[in-house]
Amino acid sequence: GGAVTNRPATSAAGAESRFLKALSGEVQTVPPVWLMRQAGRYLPEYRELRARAGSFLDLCYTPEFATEVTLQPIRRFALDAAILFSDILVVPHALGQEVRFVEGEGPRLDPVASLAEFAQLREEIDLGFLAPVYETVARVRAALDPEVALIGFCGAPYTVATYMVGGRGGDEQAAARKLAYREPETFQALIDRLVEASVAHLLAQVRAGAQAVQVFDSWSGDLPPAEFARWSTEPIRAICVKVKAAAPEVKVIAFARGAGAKLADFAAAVPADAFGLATAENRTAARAAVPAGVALQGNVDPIALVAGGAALDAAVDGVLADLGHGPLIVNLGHGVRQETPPEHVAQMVARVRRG
Ligand code: 1CP
Repeated sequence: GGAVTNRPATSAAGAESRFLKALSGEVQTVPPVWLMRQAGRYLPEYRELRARAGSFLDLCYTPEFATEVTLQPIRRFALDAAILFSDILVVPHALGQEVRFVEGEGPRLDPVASLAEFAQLREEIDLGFLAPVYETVARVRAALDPEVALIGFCGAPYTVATYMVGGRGGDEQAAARKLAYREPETFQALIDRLVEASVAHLLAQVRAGAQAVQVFDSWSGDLPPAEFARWSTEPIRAICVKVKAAAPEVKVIAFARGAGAKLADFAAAVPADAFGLATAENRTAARAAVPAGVALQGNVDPIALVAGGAALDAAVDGVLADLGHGPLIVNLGHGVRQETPPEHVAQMVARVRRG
């Protein structure tokens, strides 16, 4: 159907949502499709609005702009789900940490590298500070057709902690990993605070109209198994349990990027409705590692999306062939790259819906 109409704020994605059906364990001839980072710089209409909005954080905290950017890829491609336009680093920002985005470089935070610096942060997330984010969720939900689902999200505690401790991405997250080895109690306290903050942030998005939430653990795949269990699996399990206890109807997608052979233990512990697969994952092994009836999400190579043509069709067909006999949400293995031609996204969606 048409992607964007005016609906009352109370309207939720209905029973006909392919996306929510997959999260309930249904196997469908035509699976749902959405893309991580489906809004962003590869779209000319995003670049145009970004230039008017000012900084990236101004864009995130201005409901009018953030709503528009969230809806742009839905209008163009009629995807099965919209994902709130925001960032994982709004959580440390709302805990009182200084956060900025340097043009062309990425996020920069005043690092929290010791117990003394940790003590400067708020004990609880300031949800009032994030009111524009929740207002955006409500506006997007009101604008979407009922069959288009709305996804809220947060970063997993480990990934968010790597930015909080290192002040930026890169260097194999060494600053956070050193703190975790040298001062495990300090790192544990930071992770515990992020679990509570993440639950509060996700539930506020659910109250505003999100039907599903995704937890992004972009960097935990690099951890050895014991550290992965402590810093990735356990906090994501806790978030999942707490969110479902407070909002039993909400669907949860857990994406531990690059979990690889650690996926089976992760999926056994975390009561999510779907597990995201990164580009390099072996899909057959992943299907065997995750309980039957639980959906998998992924994992078309974002570089195949840049290439387009027969290679993109083959990449989509591979996902459908390997995972289509179970509950499936077609997505990329990581975010859309900036150099992606928008018409390749249209090609990917058409290929998924061909069946
Ligand atoms: O226009 C710009 O300059 C901003 C680029 C940008 C965008 C479009 C950033 C800065 N964040 C976002 C949006 C964003 N980030 C979304 C929106 C919804 C979507 O369309 O998917 C989401 C879900 C995120 C999540 C996010 N932010 C993650 C987890 C997912 C992933 O990509 O691994 C991470 C690690 C971040 C941190 C971040 N924010 C922005 C950048 C460039 C980065 C990565 C920095 C790094 O590589 O270390």
